[in-house]
Amino acid sequence: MDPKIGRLVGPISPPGTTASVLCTAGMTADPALRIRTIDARPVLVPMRRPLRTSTGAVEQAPLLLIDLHTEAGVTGLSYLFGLQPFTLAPLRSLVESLAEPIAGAELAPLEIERSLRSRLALLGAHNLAGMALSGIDMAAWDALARAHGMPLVTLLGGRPGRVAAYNSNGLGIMPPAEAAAEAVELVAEGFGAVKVRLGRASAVDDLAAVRAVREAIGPDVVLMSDFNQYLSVAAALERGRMLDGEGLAWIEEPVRADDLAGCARVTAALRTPVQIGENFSGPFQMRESLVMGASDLVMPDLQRIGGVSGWLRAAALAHGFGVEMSSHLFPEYSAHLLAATPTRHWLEYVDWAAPVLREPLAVEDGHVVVPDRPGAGLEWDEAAVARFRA
Ligand code: SMN
Ligand code: MG
Repeated sequence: MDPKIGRLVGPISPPGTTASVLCTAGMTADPALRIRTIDARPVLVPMRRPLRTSTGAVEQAPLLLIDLHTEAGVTGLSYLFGLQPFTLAPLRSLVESLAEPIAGAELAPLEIERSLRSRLALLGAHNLAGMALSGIDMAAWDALARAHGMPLVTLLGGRPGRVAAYNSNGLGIMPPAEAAAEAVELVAEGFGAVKVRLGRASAVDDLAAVRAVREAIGPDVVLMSDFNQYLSVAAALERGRMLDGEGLAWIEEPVRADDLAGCARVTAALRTPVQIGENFSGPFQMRESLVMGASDLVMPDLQRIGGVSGWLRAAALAHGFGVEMSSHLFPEYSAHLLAATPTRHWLEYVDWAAPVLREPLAVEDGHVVVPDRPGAGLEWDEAAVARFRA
């Protein structure tokens, strides 16, 4: 088979063979733009505002920092968010195991993603394994953008600019007066939108929190809400109707994320838009969700949707279905990607990785500024990395 055609339109080899095939197929590429090694370093980063959700607390940010080194000396950076510290060791091992056979491969992110996905076909590219794939994919795109001296958004055909963002730090499950005070602080950090976590044992307590926050921030600040899958479908119908007159921008994950039929029933019954997506495992699951009308809005998570490659497919799906798409966590990468997303909606801003970054994201007038420097714009603060090393 002509290797050039093979590279573009069809499988260049049976699933399972990876680096050697990618190498021969890439003979025309700059020989230095090949993957040398991939390092993964776990850190436990303190959070300025620990977050209590209805289904679990996040007290510190367990991050896996990924460095993809090329023969050319260009290094691509990404990170994964493990949710709980115990995930860091298996995540690291998964990244290192997936990285081994792509040493020497041409820096062509879609080809790398395809070979990783074929290696994971029997296991399933979900959860931690899918996250490891996503982290490598992101670092490969970052390295490619850096090698071309372009911001990631520019490599994708867009341009750096500003993306509307809501402040999603804090505002966990807490008494209404505390939530109101914290919401005011979050707005004062430069945002015109914030998200309140819901899912208290009693519905009236949720309503009291929403009303206290609204009273404190005033009518013009956009207010999102997130149940983190806390409710049954029956309870979501009841609590959703109770909240329908409160002017919420969306009600997020009211029921189990994998109960797409239940999500669809809630979506059909409520006037407030229903938002889901942080638990979509890859674009195919997102497609199922869109076909079923499981939500009004979508917000894929970069490490579950399949990295930059997965995000691009998700963005095309959202465009095709005419659905607004927001991001979940990973604001540094998501800024570039939303700027290249036809139905872009809101960027979820959290500052959880900021302590290990040399230059955290800038926020201006309710918007995140897409960094106008090569790649996604991440640089590790090595002293901080050493301090928080897990
Ligand atoms: C969330 C997800 C993961 C960790 C903490 C909080 C939440 C969100 O669902 O959407 O921000
Ligand atoms: Mg959420």
